[in-house]
Amino acid sequence: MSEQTTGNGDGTGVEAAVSAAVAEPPREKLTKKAMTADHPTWCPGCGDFAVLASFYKVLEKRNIEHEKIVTLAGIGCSSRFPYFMNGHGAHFIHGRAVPLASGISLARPDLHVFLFGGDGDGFSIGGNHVDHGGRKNINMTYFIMDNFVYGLTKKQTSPTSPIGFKSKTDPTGAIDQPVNPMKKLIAGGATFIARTHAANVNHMIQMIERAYDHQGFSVIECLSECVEFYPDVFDPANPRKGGSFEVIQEKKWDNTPEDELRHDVTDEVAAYKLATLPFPGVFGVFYETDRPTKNALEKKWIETTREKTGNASDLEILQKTFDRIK
Ligand SMILES: Cc1ncc(C[n+]2csc(CCOP(=O)(O)OP(=O)(O)O)c2C)c(N)n1
Ligand code: SF4
Ligand SMILES: [Mg+2]
Repeated sequence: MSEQTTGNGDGTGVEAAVSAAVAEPPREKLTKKAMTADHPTWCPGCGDFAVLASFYKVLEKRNIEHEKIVTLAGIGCSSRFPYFMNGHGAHFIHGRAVPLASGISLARPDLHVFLFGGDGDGFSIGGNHVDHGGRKNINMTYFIMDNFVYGLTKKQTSPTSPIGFKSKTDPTGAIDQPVNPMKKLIAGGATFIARTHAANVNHMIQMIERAYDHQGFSVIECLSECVEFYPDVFDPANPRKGGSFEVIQEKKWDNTPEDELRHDVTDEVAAYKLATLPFPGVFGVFYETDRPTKNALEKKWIETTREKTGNASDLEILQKTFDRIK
């Protein structure tokens, strides 16, 4: 996700000449104050507050260039995220934030594209887009704030609601098999897949940093309680509420017998097996693989094509095309 390039790739060298002539003023350290926009309108106690606080912490810690941060979202309570972040961003159509983020990431690979949404946004209406973002490995970090319910629209069954969940759409209890987010993301082809819990801020911060450092389509499923419409659902994974938060022990490759039992994050089948554990399951990095990003592949393709045209400008190529069809 932290891929960096310079210049606009138009071969003119204008940017380089300008930056050589104008000295950069000293950059101020990025602070939470600078990033904070509106006061979050979530219900008091909503898990999404902790996700926002952790996100600010990581951006502050990494001192990312403020003007290069882009926050995008679909529709939902969780998708209100960009409102609370002072900077470039957009609240987009329900379920369609991955395509928007893909365009921005591909057109401006120097930006840090962060995407936010809920279980409905990502696995229901936007389920198809998540798979394609993953298989194309488009550089971005996607936070799916999973509360097992449609919060914004006041309690409908979501694709992650468990069987038996009573809601406005299932007054006698949900009857459909829920989506397993980890299985779906592995099968879709995402190259970094992690799971965390909004009640464990330290773990959440670790996962955000790991996702940020990953080149490609990184996704974190973050269990984030909707205190209004599905309270206490994640208590079984919250030690402060009598549950247990089991962290994935990753391989250290230290040739010890203990290491045999640890998880190899590059092993897709092992990741899938972890995903089959019963609720509340385990937390940490399920899967991470190094595959070329579409950003890198497309850049190479554009450069090769430009070379073939003798580095003609866009206007020259357009003119030639018109001349051919005259
Ligand atoms: C095309 C379209 N269909 C339906 C809706 C209504 N709608 C808005 S948010 C939402 C579900 C939100 O659930 P989720 O993504 O889980 O977010 P949460 O509010 O739980 O954070 C729905 C169905 C809409 N805005 N647009
Ligand atoms: S309705 Fe639920 S998800 Fe939405 S802000 Fe309130 S607690 Fe959070
Ligand atoms: Mg939801």
